[in-house]
Amino acid sequence: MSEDSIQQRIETLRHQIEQHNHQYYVLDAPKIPDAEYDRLMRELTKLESEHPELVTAESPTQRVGGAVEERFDSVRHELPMLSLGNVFSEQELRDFDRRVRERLDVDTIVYSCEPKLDGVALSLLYEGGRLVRAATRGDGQTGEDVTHTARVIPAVPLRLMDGAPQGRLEVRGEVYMPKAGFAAYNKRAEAAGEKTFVNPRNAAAGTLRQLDPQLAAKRPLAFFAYSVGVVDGDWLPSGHVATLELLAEAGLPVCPHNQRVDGVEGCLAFYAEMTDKRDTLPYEIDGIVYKVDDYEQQRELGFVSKAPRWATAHKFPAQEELTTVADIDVQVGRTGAITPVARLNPVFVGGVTVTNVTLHNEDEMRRKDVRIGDTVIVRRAGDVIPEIVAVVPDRRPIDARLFTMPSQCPVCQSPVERVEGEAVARCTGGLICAAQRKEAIRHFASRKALDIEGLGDKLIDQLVEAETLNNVADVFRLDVPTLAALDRMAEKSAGNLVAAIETAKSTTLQRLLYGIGIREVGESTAANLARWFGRLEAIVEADQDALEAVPDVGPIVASHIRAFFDNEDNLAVIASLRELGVHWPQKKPQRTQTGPLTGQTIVLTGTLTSIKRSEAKIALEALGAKVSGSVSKATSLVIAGEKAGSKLTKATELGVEVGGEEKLAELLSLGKT
Ligand code: D41
Repeated sequence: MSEDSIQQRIETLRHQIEQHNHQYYVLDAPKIPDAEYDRLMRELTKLESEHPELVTAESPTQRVGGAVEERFDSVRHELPMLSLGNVFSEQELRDFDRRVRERLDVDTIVYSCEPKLDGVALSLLYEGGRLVRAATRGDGQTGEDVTHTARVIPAVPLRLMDGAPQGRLEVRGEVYMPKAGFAAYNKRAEAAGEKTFVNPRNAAAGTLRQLDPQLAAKRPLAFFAYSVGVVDGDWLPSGHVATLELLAEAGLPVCPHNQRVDGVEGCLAFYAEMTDKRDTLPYEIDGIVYKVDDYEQQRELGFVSKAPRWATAHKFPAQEELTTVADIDVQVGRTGAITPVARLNPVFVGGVTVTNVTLHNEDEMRRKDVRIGDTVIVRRAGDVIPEIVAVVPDRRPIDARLFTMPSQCPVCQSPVERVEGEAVARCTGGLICAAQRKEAIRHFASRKALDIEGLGDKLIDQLVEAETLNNVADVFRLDVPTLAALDRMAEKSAGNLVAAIETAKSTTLQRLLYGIGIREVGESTAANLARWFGRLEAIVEADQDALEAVPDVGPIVASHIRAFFDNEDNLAVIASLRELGVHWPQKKPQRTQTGPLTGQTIVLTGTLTSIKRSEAKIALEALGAKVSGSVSKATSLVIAGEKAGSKLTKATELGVEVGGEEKLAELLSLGKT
């Protein structure tokens, strides 16, 4: 690049960064993901360091942290609030650890490992045990006085416990908004037509910098202490972890997951553990902070520019990234639902490469206004399916194209129908449609249905296209010669598959009912139907009222079941299944489920980590319990997993017994005799 075009690129970057700074710090409404912002900033920093003659005092690189606004009094930090260096990989962490050990000339380091809360840093000054001032970090040297809003955060003690130092004690930590509070706040704001927040961190920052503490009080903020600034007297112990313990004794909230570990291996183990726990934590974290525990060692290491050499942040892979929409087309599901899907230029986000994301339905696609050619923010958090969060409007090319939903099924050309008031468009082709046949067979072979190992997606595609499989019963007509004649299918795997199909013939009524693909009949409803009726014939004959008597079956589900068994083709498929040797035990109807939990009404809420909620429900019902979706005075017990919300609150209000996963395990063990 010529000096001229470098100058130009630098100007463009500065301009873009300034705009994003404004969006972020002034409007609290960032338009691009952090990862993209970081890239712009890094590119600018790199260009400026290669061309120091082009650096200007106004460049965004010359300002660390946010803009200090005039709305608030400014606070000069007596001890600067340092920033944190970053590492992005195991290797970079090992390098960090090696540098620390070499500087100190020791073999191993004791570290404090802390989840890195995604909020905003806050300094709390206590004098005589009373909160006298709260300030944001600002640029590290000067922050804003936010005492008025910090005082309304319930987790911030206004007075410390007895025994806390009487001189000055400056506590530093992170203000954050718990996920549940964030979601609830946004939901309320949206309903009231007010401004919503893009993420919990922005919500925390925006709330802290509210002028009106009454408004701030309505937003659920919390706080964890993670270090100290000014401390009078000799209160301070000799290490970081001991300090956090003293802070906790003084009544300050300290993150319960913080852990003291030995060496870099301990750090990595903690990182892995928190990666697993991340989704179940009640607040957002974006990485792990490692700190050399010993203060003597910290002093010896000192700091470079504004970051300590004795601490670093190990960032999780970004959960939001930018990419462009290469195309939009539709997918046809098992029940004919036509779903628009965005084909993306591959993007690495949340630890995986994403190339397709569902747009759910036409209304959703229009609401987000996603068009072919658009630049979009893609998010993948934990194990959640990736989604398009929003379009970046400034980056829409002039030739961006709207996608119109097809009026004919792209697979079978049958008309597509969208029922008034329903969000989904459906192919009306039924089992004429190869796409629906494929999905129906996939579902039939899946683990919770007939569980046919080895009958994978590609194979099903081939077999349906060759018209070898026209319905689910045809699966049981497959033989070794037919399979072995297919592409990429060896005699041996053909043999294995035929054996798996043979095994699958011996099944249960529940699996059959689930697998056969009746609309709205999931695992749990299939289990209820099987238990209630005992025999398939009884279900085929049951009328609408008889079906509605089954626990959890309402008028809509009952009508889908009725429609399914009123269809001659479906009955013919079931007859073929039987003829081909598929069988299941006939049982007596179990209407009044009796067992050790008979008479108990149990509510499951929150995230269960040891068992899926749907499975727990089935297991509890099998023990005679009634599992209900809402808490009332009639509830005998509430099992609350992580992130339990309003149901837990209600249970506590009504004085209903509440148990955790241990209690659930205890109940389920009643069934294991
Ligand atoms: O949870 C956090 N976000 C967090 C941030 C933490 N657990 N510890 C931190 N420690 C520091 C030092 C090492 C400088 C005392 C931090 C931060 N700093 C920090 N937060 C924002 C800028 C720096």
